[in-house]
Amino acid sequence: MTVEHLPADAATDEIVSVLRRDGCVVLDNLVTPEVMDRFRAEMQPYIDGTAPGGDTFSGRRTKRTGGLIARSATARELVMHPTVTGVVGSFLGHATNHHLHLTQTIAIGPDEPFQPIHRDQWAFDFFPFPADYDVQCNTMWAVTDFTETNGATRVIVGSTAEPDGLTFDLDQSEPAEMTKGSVLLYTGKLYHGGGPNRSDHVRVGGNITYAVAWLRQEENQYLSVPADIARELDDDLLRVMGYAPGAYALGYVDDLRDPLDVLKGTDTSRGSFGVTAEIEAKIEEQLAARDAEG
Ligand SMILES: O=C(O)CCC(=O)C(=O)O
Ligand SMILES: [Fe+2]
Repeated sequence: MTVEHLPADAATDEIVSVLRRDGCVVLDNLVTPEVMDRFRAEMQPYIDGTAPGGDTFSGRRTKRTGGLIARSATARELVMHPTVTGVVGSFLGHATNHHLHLTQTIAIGPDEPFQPIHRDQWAFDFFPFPADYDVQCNTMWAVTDFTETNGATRVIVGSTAEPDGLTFDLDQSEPAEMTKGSVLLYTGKLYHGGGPNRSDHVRVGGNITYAVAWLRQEENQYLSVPADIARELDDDLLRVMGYAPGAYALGYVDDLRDPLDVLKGTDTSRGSFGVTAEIEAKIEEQLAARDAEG
């Protein structure tokens, strides 16, 4: 089965339904190639300064460079792209809140072999989340074209309901080929891995992932983005970064204060954790669902 492609203006419901069915979907040309070039130019000095991975999973010819929000103004636009936030909000909408999980460019150099196929949600200590409970929604932005030859992400379409612990060979997987400016969306349950790069150039992806906010973030946003930079960012972005309750009471500061208040030096939330009306409504939903189950 090949990866389904949808146009950039596809409706959220359609995107989410393919994501639920296949575990992945490509949105073609969601941003222009110029946006990707700008993003790459902002990140290139940091990519140049990054050491390659030290093992076969990270890739000895692959550079993973994080801290995107601190380092790239364009990355902030990608994190908050309305199509993506719409899909993530719907896909992870069963949880009280969601937040960024990690931000990184993944630059796969020539001659890098096939990354072992895995599920990203295994990062959560291999916890066997129920088959109908998704914890993660991921993006891989094509900063260069993604081709079978240059190491396009390999996916096992429709593998989200498979048991854990499976292994797959290259020929059992499909390359998520896409043009620069397109984005692959995939869930934490999808079996996938970086493709082998048999070209003479570097394949660059922008990997920005989101998870339910009661789980720990893979990339620590509070330290990856220095406070003096964070203070200048929009509240909406800061909320997604994790300056928000992860669920009722998760992540408050000292006297039950909202972390966003603490960052910005305001003081409106003492005693209330920073629970917003939206989060309060979600909590009511959770309580009603629990009561309905008896
Ligand atoms: O670079 C890629 O295409 C995929 C990388 C990946 O799946 C990972 O590092 O978890
Ligand atoms: Fe992965």
